Amino acid sequence: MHVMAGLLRDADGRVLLAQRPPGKHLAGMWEFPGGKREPGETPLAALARELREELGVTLQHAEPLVALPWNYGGHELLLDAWRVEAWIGEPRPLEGQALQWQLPALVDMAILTPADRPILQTLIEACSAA
Ligand code: DCM
Repeated sequence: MHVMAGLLRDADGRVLLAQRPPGKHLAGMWEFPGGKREPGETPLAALARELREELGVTLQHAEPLVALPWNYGGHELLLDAWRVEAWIGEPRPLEGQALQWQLPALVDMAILTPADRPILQTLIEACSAA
């Protein structure tokens, strides 16, 4: 499956994390907001839909960061991470999930879903190269 993830940064450079709700795979772990691309959807359209559904924000501009495969022992996914450079609205937890803003370098990798850890590492490297 093709899973989209959006990396929203605030003015202080903190990145937005969402906690996976109870009852879902990897419940309680933190992830970059996003979700599965539906058949026929472009990656950007899927990212925009997921950010609207989960956070109530309107995507204006995103740039691809990295897409990395992951295998959760049974189901394989491609986690397609985009830097969300501009959006409209204040992110709200519309699906009951907790949200937090955290500086990338201060995120404890252990709280992230395993597939999101190399994404965060790529973001940190991209920030330090900039
Ligand atoms: N997933 C992930 N990291 C994300 C988004 C999703 O590891 N940022 C994984 C969790 C599930 C699968 O992708 O195994 C599908 O996500 P969902 O259950 O949210 O549809």
